[in-house]
Amino acid sequence: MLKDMSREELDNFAESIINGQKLSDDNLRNLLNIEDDENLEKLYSVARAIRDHNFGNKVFLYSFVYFSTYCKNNCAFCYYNCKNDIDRYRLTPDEIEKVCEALKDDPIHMVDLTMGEDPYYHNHPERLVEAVRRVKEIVGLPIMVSPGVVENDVLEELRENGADFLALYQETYDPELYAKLRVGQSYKKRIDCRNHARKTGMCIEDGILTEVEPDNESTFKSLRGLENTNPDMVRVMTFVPQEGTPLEEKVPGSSKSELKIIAILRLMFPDRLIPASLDLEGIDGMVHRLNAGANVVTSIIPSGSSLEGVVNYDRDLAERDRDAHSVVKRLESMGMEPAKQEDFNMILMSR
Ligand code: SAM
Ligand code: MD0
Ligand code: SF4
Repeated sequence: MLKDMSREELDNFAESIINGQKLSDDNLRNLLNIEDDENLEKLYSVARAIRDHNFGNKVFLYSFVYFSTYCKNNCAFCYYNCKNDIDRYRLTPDEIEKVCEALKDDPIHMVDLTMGEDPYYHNHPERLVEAVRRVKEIVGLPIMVSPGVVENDVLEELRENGADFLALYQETYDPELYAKLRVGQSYKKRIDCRNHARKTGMCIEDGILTEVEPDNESTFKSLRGLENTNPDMVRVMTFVPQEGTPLEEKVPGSSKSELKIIAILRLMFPDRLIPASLDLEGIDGMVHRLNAGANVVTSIIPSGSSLEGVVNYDRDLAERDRDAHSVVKRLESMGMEPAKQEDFNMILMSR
């Protein structure tokens, strides 16, 4: 659909989206079918225009603390699934505090506390609530929690003790694919958990994986599913095959499909938070994702940290260029800069 559009027509298209125009099913399918670079560039330019209209050159930065890599689940795509025979860690409360002290002066807007579905916390949710309370006290910033599926009363406690955001990704809104990815886990419970988090007053992040779908129709379903959830933050990540997992032999895809979907998400969710994760391709990858319409950088870790992510493109690299100052430097070279904390707090309040 972008094929024959002139610059002016592309600008008009961006304008119509800004004014509330929604993508029809045909539009959406056509965009998903784009493969050639020239038309992808056009798509990115429309996405950037929409992002710039809503956020200017301002970017939000989230620091990431993966505080337990133990997990009782068996997700086919994930390095931390319980059947994978790997070294795991669980930070002690003291260690968590140290990490938080280290990022206190970093130019970041939110701290994301992530864990596998570790029975140590899931069987004793008060430990998780206490960790959130303590981290909030130390950093004094908004807190995102990514604990997996937890009960409603735990969500309420998390909210009361300082959690502002719940990240819980459906991965796909194609139930057949879900069953293959989140093996043995309830599709509905995951949705219900997210919905309850919203009821408690938390913001929610939803997301999908790409390079695992059987075809574009499956991605189409997922995009419409995300729309139905109406999240405050919405993400797509490229599936990266992990050693020792059921999907380890899958041929790794490029980031092309992720970039295309980021841009489409920007057209579908003009004023929402859309992340560029450093976990997939580091700071170089961040640049492409921002140029496709993202406005948040996630998976920032304190410099010199040995914390893990979910993909860890840099697991074996000596230098891990993933700290907040390196991110800011690169943003500046792109003519972008961190937003003010008030701007972020305002988004949290208004949603
Ligand atoms: N355990 C919690 C959960 O699963 O909700 C929190 C962890 S959260 C950081 C894990 C997310 O990372 C998954 O929902 C998935 O979207 C992403 N992820 C995990 N393994 C991945 C992989 N191999 N490639 C790409 N993304 C992956
Ligand atoms: C990221 N590794 O942003 C993190 C993670 C969890 N809320 C976020 C997927 O890439
Ligand atoms: Fe566990 Fe989350 Fe990995 Fe699934 S994605 S195995 S729930 S850490």
